[in-house]
Amino acid sequence: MLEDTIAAIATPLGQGGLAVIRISGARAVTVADSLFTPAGKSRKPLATAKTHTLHYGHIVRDRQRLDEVIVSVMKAPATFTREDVVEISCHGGIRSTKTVLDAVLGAGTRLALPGEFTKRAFLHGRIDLAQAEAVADLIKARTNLALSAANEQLAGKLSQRINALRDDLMQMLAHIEAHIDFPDEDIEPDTLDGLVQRLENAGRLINELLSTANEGQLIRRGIRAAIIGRPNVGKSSLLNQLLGRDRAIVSTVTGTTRDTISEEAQIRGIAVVFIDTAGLQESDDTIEREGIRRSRESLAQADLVLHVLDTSEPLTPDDEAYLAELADRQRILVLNKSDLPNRLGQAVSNGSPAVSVSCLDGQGIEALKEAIRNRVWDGEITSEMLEVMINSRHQEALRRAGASLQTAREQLQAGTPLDLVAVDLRIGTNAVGEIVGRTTTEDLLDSIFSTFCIGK
Ligand SMILES: Nc1nc2c(ncn2[C@@H]2O[C@H](COP(=O)(O)OP(=O)(O)OP(=O)(O)O)[C@@H](O)[C@H]2O)c(=O)[nH]1
Ligand SMILES: [Mg+2]
Repeated sequence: MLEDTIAAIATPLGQGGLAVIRISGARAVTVADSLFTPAGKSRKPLATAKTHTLHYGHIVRDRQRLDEVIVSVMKAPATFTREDVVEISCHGGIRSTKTVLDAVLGAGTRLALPGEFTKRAFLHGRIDLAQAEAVADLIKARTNLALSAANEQLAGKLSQRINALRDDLMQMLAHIEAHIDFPDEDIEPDTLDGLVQRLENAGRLINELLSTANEGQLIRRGIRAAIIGRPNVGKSSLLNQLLGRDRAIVSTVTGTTRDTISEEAQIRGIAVVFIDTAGLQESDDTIEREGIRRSRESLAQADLVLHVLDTSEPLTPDDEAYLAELADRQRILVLNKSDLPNRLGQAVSNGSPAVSVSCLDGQGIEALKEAIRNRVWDGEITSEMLEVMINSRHQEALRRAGASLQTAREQLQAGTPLDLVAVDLRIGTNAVGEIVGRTTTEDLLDSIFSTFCIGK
């Protein structure tokens, strides 16, 4: 597979000023040369071009000009894939881009698989696996925080810590294995204490990294917040306020919203998908029943519940039922219609944060945003946290590593034969190595790179 020269459109398909077709592999320059007719003053074939140079001309097939282009020639090894790379900047229409791609594919390349350029960068050692994942995170980043976290990981901040940890574990493993080879020599008590200490430190570092997992997920994926409450309390008005535009229909008619509406907004750097619902009450109407089923589904999937209450009316049995039902959920009580006289009476929050708002004039909405952020994320988001924001794959590997290293430490302390200690230590070391891709399987690589887009 690595022998193939691959090509793909690296820009989104659609109408745009420019599109880029990326070619990587040993034949990249030859293929481009066979289609390229230079124009302008310095008319040189690409084969003789210096590395990292731009060339103006036309893509020509069967004597027909397909497009006017700029071609960049980048020779191995200082390229993204560490192979020869040619990028053709052509016109950005769907048809014109595909025509140039077809010409490139017809001249001796094959279409790249999703993530194959990045996979080659990994296989050739230009980036490690955590950095490769950061490339995908960077492309997918929807908030500034997600972008910063991806940039730190791409720069290798997480990898540095993982590599240091792995090096230390490898040294310990070598030490212990040396003793297995000479069973007559016992490990000195001091040395043993030192090893136990180092394993404890390793466990502590792993726990520190694991503690960033939740934030990591939040930052990468964002959260889902369901807006619920009985009819007419102002759920759709709240959605519109949080989005800053009139997305949902608002009216005095009870049961205006019949379907669920979901829209994403950035709340203090976190991507939040808000779901306006049709309410949860019983109904005989078929359409309403389907709306309620969807509301229930959204509620089940939500990370956070915004329970809206109308403070201009006394608490109803429905309100009380929802308050009881959602008592153990992550929720915020939104006390709406604060512009009207309060008839809700006594505090209803029993422990959940409550924010007073008016969706008519926007009063309290900023405080609600702050409450949402605090509910999903206690404390400050520091730059050190962004550096090591692990993802769920890292989390899973670190959990395994932590468990094996703990077993190894306990065995060392209990005087278990060293060859058994070494088994667990090796399992733990390998699990740590998986994060940066020192120990991988083809399945693991496939599952990571298949989530990329084609052309990256
Ligand atoms: N005075 C006042 N009226 C509000 C406020 N928020 C919403 N309303 C009004 O309350 C009525 C219902 O608002 P909606 O946002 O449609 O309520 P809903 O909960 O989505 O209603 P359904 O979709 O029917 O369940 C509308 O007439 C809104 O203008 C508020 O803060 N103050
Ligand atoms: Mg509504």
